[in-house]
Amino acid sequence: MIKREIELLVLSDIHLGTYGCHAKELLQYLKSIQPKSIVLNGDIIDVWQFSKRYWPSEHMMVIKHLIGLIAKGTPIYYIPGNHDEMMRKFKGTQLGSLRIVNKLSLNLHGERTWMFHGDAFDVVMQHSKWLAKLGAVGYDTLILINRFMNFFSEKMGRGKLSLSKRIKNSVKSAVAFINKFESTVCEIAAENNYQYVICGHIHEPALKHVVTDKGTVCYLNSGDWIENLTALEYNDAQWKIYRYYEDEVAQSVELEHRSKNKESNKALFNSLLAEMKITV
Ligand SMILES: [Mn+2]
Repeated sequence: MIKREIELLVLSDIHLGTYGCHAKELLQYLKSIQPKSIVLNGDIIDVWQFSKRYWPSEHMMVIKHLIGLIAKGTPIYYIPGNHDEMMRKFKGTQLGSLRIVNKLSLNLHGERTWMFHGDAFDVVMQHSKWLAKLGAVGYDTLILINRFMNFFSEKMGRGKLSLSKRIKNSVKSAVAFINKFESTVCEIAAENNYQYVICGHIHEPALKHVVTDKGTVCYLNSGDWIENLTALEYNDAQWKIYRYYEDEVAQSVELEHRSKNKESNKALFNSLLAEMKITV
């Protein structure tokens, strides 16, 4: 099979380690393409909902595939999200062609493009929009403020500020929430002179122009691998939303049955956990 070339691939909200994750479909997609560079835009491994009992071989095979790409020298940027937040303490780390960063600013064919997961705006949206507008509050500070709020929310027995729970409350509030997220992100992007802003987090794939007081911004969201099974592909100075359910080539990719060596899988899994310093 000839692998489809992609200049830049953006994936987010894979949520490996959860029942909802479509790892098999993602693997089929990954095996059908040849990306020149990748941005993993958060919530790749779901550590919040992680259970040691649930780790199917397809989930490990996704990680193995990505490690294989790093071994071949494919540049990969890992931007942690809220569900894989412990990776944030490794920001600035570079391991071969893998770089861990909190946010990414790229110049793509002259267009200033800003990428981040997006959870930093949860608190801003719930509490005070002016917070993000203060020039001194950078993205990293917002992440810290979120962590702080989550800490107290948990201490008060309310659990982490969960977006999915809120969204699932009603379709109407979900639509309102998504609109608010998109406009907040775009206003901040415009203020910082970005022409493109790329997020994940809200599990809603998008590619649209948003008009703000400070100018028009192209807003993109890579969606998720729980419900939408989407990604963002950049080729010839153009972005498009990839949809697995519309891709017959990926759907027909045959995967090897079950990993032959279960023991080595387990060992790799354990070293991965150790790497992330999780005690399960
Ligand atoms: Mn998220």
